[in-house]
Amino acid sequence: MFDKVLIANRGEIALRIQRACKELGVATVAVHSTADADAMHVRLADESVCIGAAPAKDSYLNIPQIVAACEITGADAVHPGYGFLAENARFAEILEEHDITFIGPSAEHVRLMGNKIEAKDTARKLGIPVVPGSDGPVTDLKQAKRLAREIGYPVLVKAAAGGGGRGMKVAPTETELEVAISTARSESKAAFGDDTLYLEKYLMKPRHIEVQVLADGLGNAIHLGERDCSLQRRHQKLWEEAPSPALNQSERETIGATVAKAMQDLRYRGVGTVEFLYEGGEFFFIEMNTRLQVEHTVTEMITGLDLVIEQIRIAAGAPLSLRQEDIRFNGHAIECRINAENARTFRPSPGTITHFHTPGGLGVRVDSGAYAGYTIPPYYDSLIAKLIVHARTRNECLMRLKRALGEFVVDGVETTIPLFISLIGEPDIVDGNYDIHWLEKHLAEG
Ligand code: MV4
Repeated sequence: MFDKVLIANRGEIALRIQRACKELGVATVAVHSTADADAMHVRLADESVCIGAAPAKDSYLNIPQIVAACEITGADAVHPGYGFLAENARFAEILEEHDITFIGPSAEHVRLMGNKIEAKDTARKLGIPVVPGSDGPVTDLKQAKRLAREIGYPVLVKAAAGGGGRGMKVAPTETELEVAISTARSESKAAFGDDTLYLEKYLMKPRHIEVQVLADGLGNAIHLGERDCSLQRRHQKLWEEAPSPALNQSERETIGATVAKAMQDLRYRGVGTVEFLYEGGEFFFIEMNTRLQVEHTVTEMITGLDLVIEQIRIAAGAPLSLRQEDIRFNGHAIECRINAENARTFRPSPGTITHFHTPGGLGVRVDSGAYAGYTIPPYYDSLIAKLIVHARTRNECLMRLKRALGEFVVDGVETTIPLFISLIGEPDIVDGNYDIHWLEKHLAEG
């Protein structure tokens, strides 16, 4: 096991990782920007190092500073959390060159999944069902038209370097294809410095369902069920739940087994998430995330596993201690992302939290780095707390969530809490009857 782990992140996830380290008896190093000197992740760590100015590019994305912080403190591993450097293959390589363990998959797997065309090609070869599409890059308009006719309109033009929805354009018919391609190309070039595009059949009303995997790189891989992340706005997830209200037991087991087998064959190492669109009773692979995700908590609640502890053990070279048949799924969990934002406009609301009271009681978990008197800096994302509720059934979970949201006090800044309180009363939410467009439609009709 490691002696000391440096956590290259901030906020609730930095605390989440510290907790796992403490339970493993591993010392922790926090890094922080000048804007985060008073942050909880700095206060609770064994040691801390200021790595630069407030903008993320000067601190949390500053690789030389992070490597220097490892050398100064003698950290033998780095946990990247999510966002920032979590899916930066070059960062993983640089750490290895300095004999520091990157707590995550191999740099090759991070790089492979970062290219969405290669990721999809890999998934297909591994027997994972993928969205019908171009099976490679779009070269010219003539080829694109031929491919799109085969696929069938509407088609979606996607960026190979993309993800998170950037550089995506729908072409409802052939008339719109040329403009969709040229717009996607320039957006992709500007955002990623790469204008490689591919085509897919555009699915109109899918759900976003993702499968959590855990693998040791030695050929052992298991799945930890799925999460339904369909409730989102502008590619920002707001509500995630496990299990998905849309799946039956047989669908769940089939997709889980397919993904676990694929990750075994890939010799994948670490935690990972295989993302699908689900429509008409079918799964279609879109992307794979090679990091710990914000919403890993709902999987933890229904499996009783600590994903971060498992992740650290695997990075330290331990084989998986669990077999698929050891995993028991228990009850239902929902996560609400409490952001410092206006609940209707989603305009960020940085500022000082004057009162902060978190809910508690059976089945209620709050992951947060916020406290009364804390000033939310304007430089980073607006997540201030994750409220995760667990109960035996989805109905009980909704009742508990309503109770917990009612207890939550955050004064001084606006939050997304009122949105969640209103969602609990919506028949479609109670029935689990929603797709990836439901929330934006609901807000527009508001
Ligand atoms: C799609 C799609 C419909 N059809 N692909 C958006 C981000 C990227 N991860 C994949 N995305 C989508 N890909 C096909 N072939 C619709 C989306 C999409 C979406 C996906 C998941 C969660 C929220 C979304 C919101 C809008 C569009």
